[in-house]
Formats: sequence, C-alpha cells, structure tokens
Amino acid sequence: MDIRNICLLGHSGSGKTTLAESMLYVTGAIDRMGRTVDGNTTCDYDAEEVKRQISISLAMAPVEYKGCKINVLDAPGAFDFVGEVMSALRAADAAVLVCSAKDGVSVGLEKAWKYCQERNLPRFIYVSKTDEDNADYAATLEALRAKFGTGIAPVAAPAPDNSCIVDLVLNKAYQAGKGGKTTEAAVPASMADEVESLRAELMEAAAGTDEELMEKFFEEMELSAEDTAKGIGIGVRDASLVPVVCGSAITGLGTTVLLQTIVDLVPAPTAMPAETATDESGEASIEVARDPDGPTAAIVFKTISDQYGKYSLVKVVSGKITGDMNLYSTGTGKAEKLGRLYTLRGKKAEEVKEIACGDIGAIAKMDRLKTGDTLCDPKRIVKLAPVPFAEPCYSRAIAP
Ligand SMILES: Nc1nc2c(ncn2[C@@H]2O[C@H](COP(=O)(O)OP(=O)(O)O)[C@@H](O)[C@H]2O)c(=O)[nH]1
Ligand SMILES: [Mg+2]
Repeated sequence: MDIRNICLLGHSGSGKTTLAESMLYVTGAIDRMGRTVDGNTTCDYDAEEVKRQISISLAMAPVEYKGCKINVLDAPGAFDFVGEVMSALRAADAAVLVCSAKDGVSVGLEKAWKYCQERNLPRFIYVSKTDEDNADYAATLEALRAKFGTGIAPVAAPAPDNSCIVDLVLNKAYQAGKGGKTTEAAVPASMADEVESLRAELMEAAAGTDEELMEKFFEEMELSAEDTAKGIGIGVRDASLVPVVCGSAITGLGTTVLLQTIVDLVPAPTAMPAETATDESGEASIEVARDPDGPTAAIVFKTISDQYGKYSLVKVVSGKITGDMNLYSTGTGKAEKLGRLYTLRGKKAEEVKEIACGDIGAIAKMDRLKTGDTLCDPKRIVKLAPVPFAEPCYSRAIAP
C-alpha cells in the first residue's frame, strides 16, 4: 500500500489533536469525534493529557484515504515537550504546520517552521478553526506571507459564511455532509473574484517551479489542474512552495481537502532521497537507499513505556521488518530477537505481520532498545542518524 508520513506541528492549542481526530473520523477509523476538553480524543489518551487537556507526548494516528495509508504523528505544541517534536520530525517525510485562523502566526508556529527549514523538510500549512467568529483567512495568509515569504501558496479558501471550502487547484467547492463526509458544491458567486485571483497566483507559483510549465503558462496565461498540481508537487519536494489548506476540524470542512493534498503532494517515503548513515564506528559514511528489497535498516524514533506496555516506535528506511527476524541493534551491539509487531492508534495497538519499507510501526517489549538506536540486517550494519536533541528551552550560567 502507498504510504505517507506526516507530523502535525504548531503552537499549543492551535488544533492539532482535534485535526488528527477529524482525519480519523472522516476516514471512518473512529465512529465518534472525541474532544480534547472531554479528554476522549485518540491522541491525548494519557492520564496527564486528559487531566491537563493538552498533548504531552507524541501520538500516532494512521488513517487510510483513497488506498493510501497516512501515518499522522500528533506532536505536542508546548515547548517543554520539544523532544517529542524531534522524534516526530525524525520519522515524518513532511510536516503539516497548524496555524489558527483567529490567532495568526504564533511563536510555536515559527519554531516549527524553523525546524522544518533546518531539515529542508516538505511542509504544508493548515489554517485551523475557520468556523470561529473572529477567524480571518485573508489576514492569516497575509501574516504567513509577511513571516515566511512568497513560497506560501494557498490551495484552498473557505467561504466567509463557512458553508463550503474551495479547492483552488480543481476550482471546486466542498460542503460538509453527514458523518464528516464532504459533498461537491458550486463555488459561491460571492467568492468568484477572490477565487479567480487566488487561482491566478497559484498557477503562477506552480509555473515558477519548472521551465516547461513556465512556457505553458506564458503561452496560455493559465495552467490545467494537472499541471498546477505537478508544479506545486515540485515546489513541495524542494520546499520552495508551501501549500496552505484550511478548515475546521470540528465541522470536518477542509479535512478531506487536506487528506487529498497529503496523498497528492507529500512524497512517498520510498521516493525520498537516500539517508546518509555511517558504519558502526561512525567514521565511514554509507548511503542507505529507500529500497523495499534492500537489507533492513530502521530507526527507533521514540520509546513508549506506560500502563499499556513498552513499545519501540520504528521507521523502516530500507527493507522491511517481520516478526521472525533477528536484527542487529547499534545500541547493544548484538542481534536482537524481535517482539511482536504492532500499529498504534493512540493507545490502541493492533498486531501486524510486518512493517513495510517507509512505514512506521511499533515493536513490543524490546527492553534493551533505546530511542536513536538503529535496527539493521546483521549482514549490513549501519548507524542511521539518531533523533537530535532539541535546544534547551531555558539556560543559565553559574559563576564558578
Ligand atoms: N471552533 C473550533 N475549535 C477548535 C477547532 N480545532 C480545535 N479547536 C479547539 O481548540 C482547542 C485546542 O485544540 P487541540 O486540538 O487540543 O490543540 P493542540 O494543542 O494543537 O493539539 C480545543 O478546545 C479544541 O476544541 C476548530 O476547528 N474549530
Ligand atoms: Mg494536542
């Protein structure tokens, strides 16, 4: 199955956990939307998270949309838990930065942007809470451009009365329907001018990523939906364009547009450039190609140990992991017998037979495995780049 790995980043309270819940709901993975205030969301399941109504640790929420498995990693926004963000970034192939339409650009968003920028990570912005009374999409876009430059490329726009969301690439509007499903609708006449000018800007931005597209654009002064998507895709991969989608996680309006954008524009993990690893001594560098048939190499990007069990979360960079394998661990310097394999959805663990190349999964009860260790084929020992340490949130000098 096709795979996409994304992480949700942004200021605390911007709506990441609710967005993950909405993605689960509209794809049918859950049949009821939880709310962070009620402490019943999929991703904020820990007792402390329920009590404080904020996310504390990284949670996984895989969803399936149009035959593609999207691994959603919900990272906490509060700065105290930035280590969780580092784990999420290690496993994700793209980030969705969540920015509230009523609060605009926040410190948490700027930090998330900086982390992506440092890694040249493909990224999107999801402007959340468009249903709120004082939400202002145009002002949010302006603030995003002022802060992050001209690569900001809106691919969706909400109707001022929240009746629908317009997909600017396809020039189609979507209304929220039953059970979080969306139905197609006509673009409201009141939005015609706004949509036309946003589309013209988008086509130009898309054309700017590729010479052939630029020629087409100059000849015809417009691009087809297909060519626009192609141009945006090129811009996303080299992180020169940052598509902006929007919506309300509470009504579900915009969630399918976001899912479609992820499927269309986030690179598949197997299409990402090879990872640069080292040999065991850390001296010679080794290219690890994202080869499903290659020798196994996986990075442990997070360790969970709670009342639900001990799980080592891994991302498979090359080859695959099956339960009967003995994989070499760079942490212990030995081959380790693997525990059972799982997919996690919040606190729910579902046993699986294998974790495919590019996919994210969990291995249970690996007592000697630590975050940052590489699990690999004993015949090709490599050390993948570990999870980096975050800068301290606070530091103080003490005189001797
Ligand atoms: N009106 C409205 N409220 C939202 C929306 N998304 C999230 N919220 C609320 O914003 C608050 C913070 O949401 P949460 O998902 O926990 O934010 P996180 O810290 O980014 O994970 C909660 O009270 C949510 O109910 C939305 O689309 N519309
Ligand atoms: Mg949260």
